[in-house]
Amino acid sequence: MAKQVWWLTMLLLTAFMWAAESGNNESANAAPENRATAAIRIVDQYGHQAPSGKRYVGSEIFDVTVGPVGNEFSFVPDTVNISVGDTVRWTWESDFHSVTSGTSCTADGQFCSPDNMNCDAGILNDTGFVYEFTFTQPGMYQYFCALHCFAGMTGVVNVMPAVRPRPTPRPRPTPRQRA
Ligand SMILES: [Cu+2]
Repeated sequence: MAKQVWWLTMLLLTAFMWAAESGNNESANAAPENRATAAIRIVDQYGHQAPSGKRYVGSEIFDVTVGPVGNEFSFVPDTVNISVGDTVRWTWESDFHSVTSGTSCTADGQFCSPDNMNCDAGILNDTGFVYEFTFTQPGMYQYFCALHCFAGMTGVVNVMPAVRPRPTPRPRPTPRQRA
């Protein structure tokens, strides 16, 4: 969902920039990097960047502690098994950590704290920070801390396809015997 919102934002932004530049050919070759900085940010009621547009009905939140005291270079638990539509909520209990999706300590840009933007930068947050991400596609998502990946600070989110509950057959009313 976050990715879809991001792409939609970029699409609108690109269309806007194109319209703005159509009367000015000299700036048509301007560095495309500059356009990304104007991306629209969607924030929730607390002013935090909304990680996704909505929360699924019946979905759950799974908590992961980032760098708990005494085990600072770890995510606890380091593996969570969830279903499509569920949200993982990471809470920082020590300083200088990130949640960055990717394998082999290389960001893949699927999600990252604090706001799913510039994942390559490996932005770090401190104690008390909370980052949430709602997973909308099944799969295995590996992530790491940008600063401590090489110390083994990695985690996995396994996202199972949503299971549609079977409709329970409605019992037929037994016809009443009339005297
Ligand atoms: Cu870390």
